[in-house]
Amino acid sequence: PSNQSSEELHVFRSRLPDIPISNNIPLHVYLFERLSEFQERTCLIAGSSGEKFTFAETHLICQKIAAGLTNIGIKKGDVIMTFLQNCPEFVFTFLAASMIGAVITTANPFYTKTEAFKQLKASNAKLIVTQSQYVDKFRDPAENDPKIGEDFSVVTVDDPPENCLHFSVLSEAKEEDMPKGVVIQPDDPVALPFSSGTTGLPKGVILTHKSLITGVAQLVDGDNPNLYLKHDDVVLCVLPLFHIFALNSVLLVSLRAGASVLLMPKFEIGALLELIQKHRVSVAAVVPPLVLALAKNPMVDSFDLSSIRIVLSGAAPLGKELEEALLRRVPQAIFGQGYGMTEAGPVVTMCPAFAKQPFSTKSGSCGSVVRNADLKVVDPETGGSLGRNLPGEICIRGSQIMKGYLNDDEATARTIDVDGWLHTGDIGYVDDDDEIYIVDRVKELIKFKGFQVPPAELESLLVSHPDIADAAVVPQKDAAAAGEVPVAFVVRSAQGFELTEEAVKEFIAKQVIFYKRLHKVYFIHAIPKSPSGKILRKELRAKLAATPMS
Ligand code: 4UV
Repeated sequence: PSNQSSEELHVFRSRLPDIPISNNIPLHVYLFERLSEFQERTCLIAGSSGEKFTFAETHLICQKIAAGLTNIGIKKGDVIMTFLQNCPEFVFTFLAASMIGAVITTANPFYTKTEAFKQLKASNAKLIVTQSQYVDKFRDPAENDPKIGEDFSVVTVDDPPENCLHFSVLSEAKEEDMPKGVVIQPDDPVALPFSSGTTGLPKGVILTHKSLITGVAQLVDGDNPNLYLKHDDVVLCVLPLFHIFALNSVLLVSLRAGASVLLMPKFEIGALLELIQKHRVSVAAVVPPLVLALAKNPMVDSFDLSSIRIVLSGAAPLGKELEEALLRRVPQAIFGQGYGMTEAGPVVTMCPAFAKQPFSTKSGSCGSVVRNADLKVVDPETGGSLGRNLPGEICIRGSQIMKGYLNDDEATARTIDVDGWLHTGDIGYVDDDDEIYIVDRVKELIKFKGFQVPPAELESLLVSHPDIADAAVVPQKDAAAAGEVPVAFVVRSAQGFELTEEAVKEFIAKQVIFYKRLHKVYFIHAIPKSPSGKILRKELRAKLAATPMS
């Protein structure tokens, strides 16, 4: 809650003028608004098979699936979970859900059973769209867990195992059977990605039709779009669509702008280079570990990457050296960063050198605040807003930010204040040229290769172990590709005096996806806490910095 009666409020705005944004229509209507112009252009390319879908085909398939979803009982407001690697069916399902007012919750298909069920229960999904190889993660539920066929249905994009339906049940429905008269309001949810935000466990982030339209428009609409995509652009989608970066800033923006999206199910350097060359990829959205691969892998020299004109990096900090090394490999490209957060809907700042009439940018900057939005930098001590060149917590306001967390008003109120400012938990500053630099993170979140690792999730697993009395998880800088890795401080229980580091690591590894595994366990006598019981993470991070690493 802010109370700045006497102080000046410093608000930073984009150098690009505000634009009108048609965010009072449903998302799919907005995305396909110029369908008649794009009909025959390639919309999607499935990297693995080479199969292509035009915009007209994509639109028609989505309508059929919207009818198919209705046929199997999915209604407005119902939640569908995508548990998929990047593939055309992901895109179809997402857009079809929008058409009937349903909501997509996106999950990482590499999640363990524990993680998958947590999101299934929290989102109350009625349908899971997945690949047959992952279905077993949803079988043999624990006592209170939902059951296939009783509480939810499963559709697979390949041969369906027992009790599951094949995707053709959806895609072969008749588009005439699309439900008529579904009224979708701008404030209705359409996407429900999960994020731990600034504190606690992963939570459903409610993104409405209005938020996502605004988020897309801020990048690609107007006479001088901030991220200028041309009709003949081929946009690389190797980052996972279950994460907001690829969903918004690769897929949705390309649909709106009429550019083609090249879908790759996973990152593999050889296949990636081949596809970039073959399909003449012109826009590449990447994360720092991918920049590292492109900058350093010797294979890169054997491929023609001359088609790339834009490289957009985001989701984690990127060092200058790496940026320079990459540019030596793709000297013709413009390189820039975007800085976003799932809750922010998602883009906070974007490199203005990607604009149609570009502004120059400096190395290391995350770009400037997106248009049609306010940004302020808040002094963490006083809560007052800061002027240029002074680091503080970045806050963002605008129609793009989330509506709130699912079933968690308290976390929502902690994140979005009464004046509508979303507090990011990131420390940064704005320089004299309106460029924004992220310099630190004050929230708990750990980022491994851009993936979220919520310490609270690992802490709650740790204290469920009978030999562990208390635990805290903090990030440790990683010199290799990951950026940061989670490490734990553990207090053994009275009976747990024999508990070893290996045993703790294994106990966690069994329950979580690979990037949440603990890299080190330190046994201590007590977790430092504030009088109110909050873990003093800063103290633990300082302890780490002072400890020589093995
Ligand atoms: O919630 P999340 O996993 O969301 C993201 C979203 C990133 C982007 C980036 C560019 C886009 O165009 C876009 O659509 C989405 O990562 O994690 C949010 C936290 O990740 C850190 C920061 O701590 C956020 O609060 N982060 C994200 N981007 C950057 C970053 C960056 N460029 N530099 C440093 N940290």
